[in-house]
Amino acid sequence: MSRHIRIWSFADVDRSGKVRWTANELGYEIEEARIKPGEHTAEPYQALNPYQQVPTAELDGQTLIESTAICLALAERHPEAGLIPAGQPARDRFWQTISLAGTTLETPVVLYYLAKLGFVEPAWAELWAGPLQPRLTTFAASVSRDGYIGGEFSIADICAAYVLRIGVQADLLSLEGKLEAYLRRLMERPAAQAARFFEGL
Ligand SMILES: N[C@@H](CCC(=O)N[C@@H](CS)C(=O)NCC(=O)O)C(=O)O
Repeated sequence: MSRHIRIWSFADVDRSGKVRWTANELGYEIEEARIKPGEHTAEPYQALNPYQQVPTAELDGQTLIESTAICLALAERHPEAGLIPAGQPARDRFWQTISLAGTTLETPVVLYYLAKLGFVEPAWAELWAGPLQPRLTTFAASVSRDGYIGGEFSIADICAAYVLRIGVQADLLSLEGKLEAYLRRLMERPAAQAARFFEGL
């Protein structure tokens, strides 16, 4: 199995960052394929990703879409790296976090932030402000001051870091206390730095 991945993205800070960080944790050689917004809704890109979104990855001759699924596909290929915890209860907490981060929190927090920056309709921020703030605050309160989500570092931390980073950038969360300790520990990881995951925080 070759450790080479090609990643299509707009920028380091979009959801491709989760894939880039995971690939760096596993020592992959990364080939970047940058596209401009607008190219994602036209050929040739939409043949790769008919949902017309980034990221897309090419791995072992296969085209993969959906950032969290690509991270999990990488982690599954290298069980020795332990990026998916092996036993309960760590595994239960892992899947819960993958689901919370990837579905309950990710799309709302990204749209809220993009609305605040003026990239999408302001209505997205107005509609999401109410339910999003308490959910993100609850999620941030669940991280550990001195550990990781599944005990050991895993893909759950990468997915959590993505929504927490944007929550801080959108001023929905304060970078202090337990949350700051958790995120700073993640920022120190060489693979996160190589992926430029926290750039702009
Ligand atoms: N669930 C998808 C969401 C992908 C997504 O929304 N990507 C954004 C960039 S981070 C995008 O392509 N936005 C452009 C669009 O939706 O038109 C994933 O995790 O890959």
